[in-house]
Amino acid sequence: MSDAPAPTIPFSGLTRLDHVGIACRDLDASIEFYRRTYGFEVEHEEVNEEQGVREAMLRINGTDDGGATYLQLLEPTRPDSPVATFLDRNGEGVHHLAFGTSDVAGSAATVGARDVRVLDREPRHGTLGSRIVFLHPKDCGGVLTELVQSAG
Ligand code: CMX
Ligand code: CO
Repeated sequence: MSDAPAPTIPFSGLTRLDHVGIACRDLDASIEFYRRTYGFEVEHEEVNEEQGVREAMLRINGTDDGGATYLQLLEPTRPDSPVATFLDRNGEGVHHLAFGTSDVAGSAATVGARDVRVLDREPRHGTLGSRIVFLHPKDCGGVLTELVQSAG
């Protein structure tokens, strides 16, 4: 056993699983699947033109930090969008994970200092008035990862 102190890993500020993003071709059919199969209801629907998605948030549970965990169903609004490209390559399925933070810029800076590419220089507009950044899937074990700071 070495007496060397363990390396200090900076706290990322990520405190919950905010949502799992699921790519689908038909948002209404996907909403109906989750309602019929599990009884999950839509809390919010929105079009985000910057991200090229029509989306629905289905609340699954509350979390210890006062936030919540959702499924985010994503239908592309244009053929050159990330979700459309993903559907062409992989078909429908899990598209990304999102972790919640109270400070998205701080969390992104901390993670970005650990050899992970942060795709957004500044946080962008996300669902329900949130602020979001994405991390490159090739630096995250093949998982497209989003960091989310909820509104308010
Ligand atoms: N999960 C895992 N890997 C993914 C991926 C995903 N969702 N999307 C792309 N990749 C992989 C591809 O398979 C490809 O791998 P190979 O090189 O081994 O073939 C590699 O990443 C590059 O993919 P690409 O589509 O050719 O590359 P792009 O750089 O054009 O796009 C990405 C990839 C992640 C940078 C882009 O999709 C992006 O910027 N995503 C962030 C924005 C987004 O996804 N918005 C929609 C959701 C909005 C929301 O949640 O609110
Ligand atoms: Co998302």
